[in-house]
Amino acid sequence: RTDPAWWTTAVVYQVYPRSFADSDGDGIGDLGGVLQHLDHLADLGVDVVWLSPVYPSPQDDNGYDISDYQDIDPVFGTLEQFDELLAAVHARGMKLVMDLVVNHTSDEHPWFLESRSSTDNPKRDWYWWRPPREGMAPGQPGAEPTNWHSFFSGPTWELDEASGEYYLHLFSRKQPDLNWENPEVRRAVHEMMNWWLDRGVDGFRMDVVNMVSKDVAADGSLPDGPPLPGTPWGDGSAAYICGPRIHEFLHEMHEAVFAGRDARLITVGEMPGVTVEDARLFTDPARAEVDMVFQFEHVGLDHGPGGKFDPRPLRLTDLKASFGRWQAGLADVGWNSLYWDNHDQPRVVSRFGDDSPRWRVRSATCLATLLHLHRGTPYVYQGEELGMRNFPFTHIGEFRDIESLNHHAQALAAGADEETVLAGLRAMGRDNARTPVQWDGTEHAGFTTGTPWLPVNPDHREVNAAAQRDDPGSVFAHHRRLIALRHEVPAVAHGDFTMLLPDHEQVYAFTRTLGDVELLVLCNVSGEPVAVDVPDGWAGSGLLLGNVPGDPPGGVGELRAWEARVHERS
Ligand code: ISL
Repeated sequence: RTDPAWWTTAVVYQVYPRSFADSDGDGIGDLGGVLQHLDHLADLGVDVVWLSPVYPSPQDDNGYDISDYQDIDPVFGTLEQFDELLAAVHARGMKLVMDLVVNHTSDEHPWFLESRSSTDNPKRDWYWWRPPREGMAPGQPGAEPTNWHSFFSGPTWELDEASGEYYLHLFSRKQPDLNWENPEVRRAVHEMMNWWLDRGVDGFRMDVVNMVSKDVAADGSLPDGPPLPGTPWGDGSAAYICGPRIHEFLHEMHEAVFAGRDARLITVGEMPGVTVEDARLFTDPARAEVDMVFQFEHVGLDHGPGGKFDPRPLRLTDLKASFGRWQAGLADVGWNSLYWDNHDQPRVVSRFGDDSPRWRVRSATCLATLLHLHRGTPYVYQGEELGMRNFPFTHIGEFRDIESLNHHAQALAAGADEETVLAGLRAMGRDNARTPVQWDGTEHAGFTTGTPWLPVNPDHREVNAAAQRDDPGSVFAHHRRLIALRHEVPAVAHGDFTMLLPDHEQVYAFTRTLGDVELLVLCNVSGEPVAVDVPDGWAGSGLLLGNVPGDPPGGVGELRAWEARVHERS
């Protein structure tokens, strides 16, 4: 390696603006709210702020359905305010990354309105329009052009009565997929991206960008997928996850948008279903595609036979096998991103930790240490630095997320039991991550003076930023230490990774080595104390960081409940 890129020592913080802070009392977070709380991020020490979508949008999927790529939705603010935010982020020495959602637009985007207006409109081919299945009438059950199941339940095809043709939407019916086979589409996307970079933004997080290339045959047909048991649909993912032209499209984007200013940017492709082998190609700097990818293996390990909403407990050995393969696979080329939480995942302290009052802080800091000591760029999702928990949902009327609502409707229609469906949503639903950030212990947690669009977690009187900021034993203070450690100790950012104890069910242990410096990371991922055989020579090592005050009573090999420690020797 030559000089490592700046983002190899960086930590990114994700802001989901709708739930971050509301400055005008309408109950929805906005850019003004982000501006007011920038010092919270600067205090934490993060290098980059990633803003989930703030573009004009009908908000069918909370802004991941965009109707204008080059403006700000009035619910969030104005372009002037955006420029002010960008300047304020830069003034604090941080960078700002935009969410780029170009696998699909909103069905209210002018491109789609034109495309839908007639079969011979010049933009007809900007989306995936297809006639009904051969010999079938439009709207007849099973007449959809393929059997694919949508991420948000039901088929991926919506009939347009006017033309008798269907359009493709991998997500909601208000999110039609753009046709990247058409070079005009790609050119329009590049132009828009350049417009934002020229404005001063520092990169993109690219929504489901590994789905933009579809496996379309020369005659325009798309293949059915294997049937999904117990449903009328099939799994079409083989035809759209890392499709045939995906590397070509991303390299072309690099040439058209990033080339020449690549060194100051950070680019991360969100890639459900990506394999380590693919990720090596996507993130090999010599291939000039993206800097890193979000992979999904570790957040699928607790999915049961019925999928995401049928969760099962995580086995620590599965997590080690998975993270271990990614660390090894991207050791010599490419780069990892590291995350537990985002706006699509339940809260990690509730999911993989123990969010009871006794162990909330301990398990949140243990899991944070485990993640942040890996090699890669860590991402912290708003509220994760406070150890925020899942919401105690009791009925379907409390959910707002389209994925959860559609799943509930589809499951009940198929005969599922209401309590079972609710249990799945309570554990895994995306709204767990989307309740307002808890700034203080007052009504609505200081998030808004109005009525919050999604209820504030009732635990906000105990769990909030004001209570944690000056408490050295807080989840916030621990994150600040982890971030500082990455900035100060080169072995944290760049050291080689070696997994230890792969078969241990309770302890997650590894070393990081750079030159003469060696770090030993020990995490007890359980509520029971445990003793482990640590490799020789660590007895007299220094303690760089831990989440339990005081020296371990029994020496290096003793771990208290949910204890995490980083030892150093050189
Ligand atoms: O959370 C999921 C459903 O189980 C994921 O499949 C998720 O939809 C997938 O990770 C893609 O997510 C991204 O694109 C979606 C949007 O709803 C998510 O919020 C976004 O992160 C469509 O734009």
